Amino acid sequence: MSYDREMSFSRSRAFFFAAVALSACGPKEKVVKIAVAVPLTGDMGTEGQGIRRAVELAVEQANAAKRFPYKLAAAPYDDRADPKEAVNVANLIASDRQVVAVIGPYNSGCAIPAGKVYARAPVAMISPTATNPEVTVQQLSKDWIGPRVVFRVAPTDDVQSAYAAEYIFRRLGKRRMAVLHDKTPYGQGLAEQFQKAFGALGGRILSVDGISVGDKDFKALLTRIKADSGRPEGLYFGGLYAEAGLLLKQMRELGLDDPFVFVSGDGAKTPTLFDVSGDAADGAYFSIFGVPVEELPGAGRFVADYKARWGAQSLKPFDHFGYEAAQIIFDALERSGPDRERVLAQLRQTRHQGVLGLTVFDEKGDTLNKIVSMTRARAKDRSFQMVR
Ligand code: ABU
Repeated sequence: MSYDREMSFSRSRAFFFAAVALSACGPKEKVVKIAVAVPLTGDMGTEGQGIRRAVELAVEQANAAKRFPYKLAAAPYDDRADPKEAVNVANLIASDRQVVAVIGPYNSGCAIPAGKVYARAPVAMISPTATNPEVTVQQLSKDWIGPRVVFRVAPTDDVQSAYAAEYIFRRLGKRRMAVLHDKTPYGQGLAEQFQKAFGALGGRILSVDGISVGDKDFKALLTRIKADSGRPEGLYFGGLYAEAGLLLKQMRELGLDDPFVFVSGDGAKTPTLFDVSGDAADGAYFSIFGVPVEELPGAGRFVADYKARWGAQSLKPFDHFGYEAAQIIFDALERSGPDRERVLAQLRQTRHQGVLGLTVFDEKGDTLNKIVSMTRARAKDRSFQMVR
C-alpha cells in the first residue's frame, strides 16, 4: 500500500472512530503518544516508512491486547534526513505533552542535534539506526544541557567498521584499500573508524576522499582510484545507498570489477540500492549491525505479523529495530505510567528480551548487544546473503 493510500485509509479509520466516540458521548479516552521522527520522504523515506509501519504495528498490537489503561498512538514526523528539520521536528515533539518517548531519528546527523532538544525537554529518544558514537557520547560532556535521554538499539560504527576491516583483511585477504565517504557524521565516522582498524591490522589506506550526498558523477574520482600506483584492491565507502548504488554502477562501467571489492556499511544495505545500481551491486559487501531479520530466532512472529499487516514486500532492513524500540518503551511505560520523566528513569533499567535478543543499555544509552555481521549483495533476487 502506498504511503498516501495508507494515510487516507488511516484518516478514514480515524474519522470513523471519532464519529463513534462522539455518538457515544462518553468520556474522552486518554491518549498517550510515541513519536516516530524519521525520514518519511526523500531518498531515505523508504527506510523511515518501514520503521513507522513497524512502530504502528507495535502500537496496534498493544491497543488490541488492552495492554494499557489508555490508548497508545504512534505520531509520525518527517525529518527528511535533514539535521535542521530534525531539530524543528524535535521542538514540535517536545512541546506535545501527550508524547512520552520518541523513536528516531534514523540518521546520525539528525540524532546528534535532535538529542540536545530532547534533553532540554526532557523526553527520552531511542534511535533504531543512528550509529555514530557521538549520538550518545555527547551526553557525557560536562556541557550537556539536561539529563541523559538518548538510547539506541543498534551497535556503534566503531564496532561495525572494525569488523569490516577484519573481514577485508583476514577473510578477503586484501591489504590495500581506497576509502571514500559522504562527509556526514555517519559516513565520515564509519570511514575514519575503518581506516584506523584496517591500519592497525597492517593494511594500507591508499587514498581518502569525500563526496557530497546528492552527487551523481563519480567517474573522475573512480578513474583516479583505478590509476593509483599503489594498486588498490578495493573501495571502502562510508555513506548511504543512493551514492553507493551510483558508485557501484560507475565502478563496473570503468572495469573496477572482481577481484576489486566494494565494501560499505549498514546505511547502504537496502533492497532500494538495486533500484540505483541494477546488477552492478552484485557481489558487493555490506556490514550490518545485528543479523538479517530472517536469521533472528526471536523475530519470526514479528515478520509474519508485519507482512500480514503491511504486505510481504514492505519489510525494510531496520523495521525490527523500530519495533524493538517500541517494545522497550512499552515495558518502561508498564513500570512507570505515562509520565516522561518516569519513562526515562525506567528506560535506564531496561532488560528486554525481544526480537533482537537481550537489550540492556550501558551508562551512555548504548545497547550491550553488539552483534555485527557481513552480507553480500545478490542482484538476481535483490537480496543480501549473510557471509561468514
Ligand atoms: N546507521 C545507518 C545510517 C544511519 C546513520 O547512522 O546515519
